[in-house]
Amino acid sequence: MAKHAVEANFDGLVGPTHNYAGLSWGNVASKSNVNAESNPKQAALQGLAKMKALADRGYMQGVLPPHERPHLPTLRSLGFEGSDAQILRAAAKQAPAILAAVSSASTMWTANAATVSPSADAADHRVHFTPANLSAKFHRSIEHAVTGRALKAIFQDEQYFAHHPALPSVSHFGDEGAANHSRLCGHYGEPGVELFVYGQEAFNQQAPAPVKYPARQTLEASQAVARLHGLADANLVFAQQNPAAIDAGVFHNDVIAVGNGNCLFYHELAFLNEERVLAEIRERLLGAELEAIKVSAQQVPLEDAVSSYLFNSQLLNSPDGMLLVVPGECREVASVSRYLDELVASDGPITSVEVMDVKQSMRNGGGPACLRLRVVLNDEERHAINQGAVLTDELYARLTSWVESHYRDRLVQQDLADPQLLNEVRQALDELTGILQLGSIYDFQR
Ligand code: SUG
Repeated sequence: MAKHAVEANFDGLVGPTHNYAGLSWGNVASKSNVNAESNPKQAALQGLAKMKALADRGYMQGVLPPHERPHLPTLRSLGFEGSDAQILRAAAKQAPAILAAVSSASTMWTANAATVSPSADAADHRVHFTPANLSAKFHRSIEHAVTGRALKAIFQDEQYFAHHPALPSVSHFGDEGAANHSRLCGHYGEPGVELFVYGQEAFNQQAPAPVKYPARQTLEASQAVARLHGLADANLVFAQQNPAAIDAGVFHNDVIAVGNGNCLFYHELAFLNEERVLAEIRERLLGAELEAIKVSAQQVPLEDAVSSYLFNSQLLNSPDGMLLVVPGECREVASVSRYLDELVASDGPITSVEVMDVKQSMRNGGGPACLRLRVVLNDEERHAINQGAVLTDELYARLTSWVESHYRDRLVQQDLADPQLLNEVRQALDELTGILQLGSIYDFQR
C-alpha cells in the first residue's frame, strides 16, 4: 500500500557574495546584468520571505546552506599561492574572470543541486540523491562536493537515504540535476513517472543539438542517474529538449516546463517530440490521468516565457486545486499576465497564482523554481531527517537576523578581492552550520 508522503521544498539560502558576473553564456539574464551592482542582503531576505510564505501556507520547507565563496581551495588548485589575501590580490590582477567564477553565489539555485528520486520509485525503497556535476560552467562545477556533504548532513540515515557521488565531470555526462527532471504521479507516495529532459546526446553526433548556446545536459547523464537510483524502465521517460528553445535562452528545462502530481504545464516549444513524450507519460502513469496544460507561442511567445520565467514557477498541491507560485516579472510582461488571468479563470487544475519577489535572483536567471530542490518524503523519512534544516517560525527569525548582521547590501566586482569579505563569509557560515546543525561541511572548517 502506498505510504502517505509530502513534497518538501529545500531552498538555497542566498550566499553573502551574490553578484552579477555574467558567467552563464546561454542564460539571457546573467549576460544582460553583467557588472550590475548586487544587493546580497536583499537577495537573501527575498529568498527567506519566499520560504516563509510557503511554510505559512502549510508546505514543508527546508533550507540548504550557501557555500564558501570566494573558494580559495580552487584558486590554490589553479596555482595561486601565499596567504588568502595574497591569493585574492593575485587572482584579481591576473585572472579576474576566475576570481568571479569562484565567488559566485550560484549554489542558491538548488534545483541544480542534485537529482532526487523518491523511495516509492527506487528498487531499494530509499530516497536517492545524486549531486549534479554542473560541468557545463566552471563556476558551477565546483559546487557538487560541498552540496553532497550538505545533503548527507541533512538526509543522514542510511536506512532511508542513499547518496551517490556526482557523475564524471566531463561534458559527455553534463548533469544539471532536478532542473531537468520532473516527476508525475497520482499521489506522492505512489510510484511515479520520472521525466528526464536532456539537451543533447553525447555519443551520437547525428542527433539534433542546439547551434547557438550549449546544451548542458546529456541523455547519457540522465540515463546514468536513473540507473544509479534504481528506477525501473516502466517509471522512466527520457525527452529531448527542443534545441530551438535552448538557442532562445532556455538553458534548463525548468525555464519552459513544470510538472506536479498529474499535471504538466509546458510551452509548445519545450520538447522535441512532444507527442511521443506525452504518450509515454500517459502509458506509464498508473492510477492517474495526465493533465497536460500546453501554452502556445501565440498565447505566450517564447521570448516572453524566457523574460518572465512563467514556467520557472512552483506548482504545488493546494486544498482546492493547484497553486502556481510565479516571479513578479510575470505580471510585468503583458502576454504572460493576461495568460495567467485566463488560466485561473479556466476550469483546469491550476486554480490560483501567487506572486513572489525574487528579483535579485531573477537578474541572474533564477526564478522561484530554480531556488528550490524538491524532495518527496513519506512520514518515516520526514521524521528521519535532520530537523535543524526545516524552516519553522523560529528558524526564519534566526536566519533573518543572521542575514541582517552578516550580509552587505551592495557588492560590485572589485569587492570580490577584498580579504575582509572572505572573513565575513567564513564567520557567517561558521555560525550558520551551528544554526542548521550541519556539522563541519565547509573546507575552511576541516
Ligand atoms: O546556472 N546563473 C545560473 C542560474 C540557474 C538557474 N537554475 C535553474 N534554471 N534551475 C546558471 O546559469 C549566473 C551567475 C552570474 O552570472 O554571476 C548563474 O550562474
